[in-house]
Amino acid sequence: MKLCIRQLMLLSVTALLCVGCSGDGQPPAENGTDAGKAPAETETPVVTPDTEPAEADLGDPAPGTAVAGQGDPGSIQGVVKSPYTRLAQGAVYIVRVDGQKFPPPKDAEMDQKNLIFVPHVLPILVGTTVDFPNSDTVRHNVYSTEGSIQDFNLGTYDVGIVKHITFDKVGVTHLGCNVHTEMSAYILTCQNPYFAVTDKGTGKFAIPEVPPGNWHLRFFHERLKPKTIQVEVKPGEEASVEFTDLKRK
Ligand SMILES: [Cu+2]
Repeated sequence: MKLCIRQLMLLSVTALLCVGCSGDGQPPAENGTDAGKAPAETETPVVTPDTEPAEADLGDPAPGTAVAGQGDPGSIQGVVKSPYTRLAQGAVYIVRVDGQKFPPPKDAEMDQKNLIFVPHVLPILVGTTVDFPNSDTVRHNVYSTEGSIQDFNLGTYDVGIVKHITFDKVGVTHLGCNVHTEMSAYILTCQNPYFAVTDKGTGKFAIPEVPPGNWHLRFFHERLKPKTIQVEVKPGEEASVEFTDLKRK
């Protein structure tokens, strides 16, 4: 794993400016999760810079190579080291890949079942149509919360009905339900198809078929500040990465 010079400089400057600021305490409990078992975050002297782009900027140009190189695709495998990955899934994605045509996106699904959205985090390629079935025994009212990249309200609809939204803007959409305020999920509309969801138990992830290049890989989690690292994918090889020192929002 390499940090670019800009990130190293920011780390140094921010560490100087932010001595004393750090996360505290344990993750709050969430119903139906193993929240109580999550260990406290360990304190570290280096503070993640607050200069990460806003979550809505999933496809923002990043310094460094953004154009795919020649040769066979490789892959990225890695792990996110934070107790918060046990509370809820996060997602990892390459910020931007230029000069490549991606296959047309297939439809994706955000189900509503047993009063939760399934899955909790859904990364998709821009242009994907997401189906919103109601597979529950009660009516739901799905909408995107304020600040989401896509603005919609599907209204209240019955069991067995499927509604659809095409996500044509790169960024984060947070879903809520006007009937059940505890319902929450995230749709990440990505600029390219190179993304993965982190395993809820281990924080591990794998992105297959990644074109060779020097990519900016970013981690999204509802409770943590986004973090970007640089990863070099060589033709036909697997790159290994770790996300560490993650800070709470
Ligand atoms: Cu609901």
